[in-house]
Amino acid sequence: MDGMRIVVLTGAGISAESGVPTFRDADGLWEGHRVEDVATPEGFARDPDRVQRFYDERRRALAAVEPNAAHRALARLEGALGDDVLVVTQNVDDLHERAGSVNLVHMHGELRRARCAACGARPAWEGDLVGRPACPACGRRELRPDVVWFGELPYELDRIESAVLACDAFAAIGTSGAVYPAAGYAALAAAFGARTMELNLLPTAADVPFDEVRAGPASVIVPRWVD
Ligand code: BV8
Repeated sequence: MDGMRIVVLTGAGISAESGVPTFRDADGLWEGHRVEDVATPEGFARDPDRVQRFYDERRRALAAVEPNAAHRALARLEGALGDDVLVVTQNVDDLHERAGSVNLVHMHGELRRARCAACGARPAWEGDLVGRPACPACGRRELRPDVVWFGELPYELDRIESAVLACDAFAAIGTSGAVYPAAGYAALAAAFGARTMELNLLPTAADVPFDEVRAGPASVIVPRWVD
């Protein structure tokens, strides 16, 4: 793959084998919650403590999980190709960075970061937020998880879109293609001449036919693809 510019979009499926639950493999609930109750600004306004506890639990759970062979393979790919590789993740876990990925965009934010609704600061954050700790920058007690909820603008869209338009190869790994704008990137890459590939446990009924589909668990098929 030398000299090729590659964009890799990852979703919850790449972290599934690390023990991080996916969103839609369950019975439509997300760890016992309806998405609209815990991943929307309205849900947060309705019951901030429930939302803070939901994210506090997921942040704490990160201490018990490790990157898997798929995360490590993507870090190797970047090691080999350098700035020709960009990983765009929808995941809010920190497994890509812990595996060594550096050219990485968390378009839906990060569990290990808070965001101050008062001053906009986005401090790295380890502890719980439910107790309304003070913002390290402004001192006010309006910290929320630095996670992009439904209806909120994802991060670094310009950087992502220019990489998608310029890439020669686009791979979607472990994502159901249910959430936009992420779900539209494969079609955008294809429209600009990239070769597109899907690596997923099961082929998804994506709205764009991928040039190549590889089915299987990410920890098996991603190292095979990279190496
Ligand atoms: C926005 C953070 C405006 C929270 C998340 C109607 C039509 C089209 C769009 C919309 C619409 N109504 C509203 C919208 C927009 C909306 C949207 O797309 N809604 C959907 C539901 C229709 N999008 C938004 O609101 C976004 N913002 O649009 O802003 C805008 C946009 C552009 C420009 C200007 C303004 C914000 C969306 C972000 C929401 N936040 N997460 C948190 O994590 O707590 S989304 C959440 O679900 C995840 O972050 C993830 O991104 C997303 C999708 O989940 P996946 O990662 O794909 O995981 P999933 O469980 O679905 O699938 C797992 C996959 O893995 C499966 O395919 C499975 O087969 C596979 N798998 C499982 N195990 C393995 C495996 N694969 C390999 N190996 C395995 N072992």
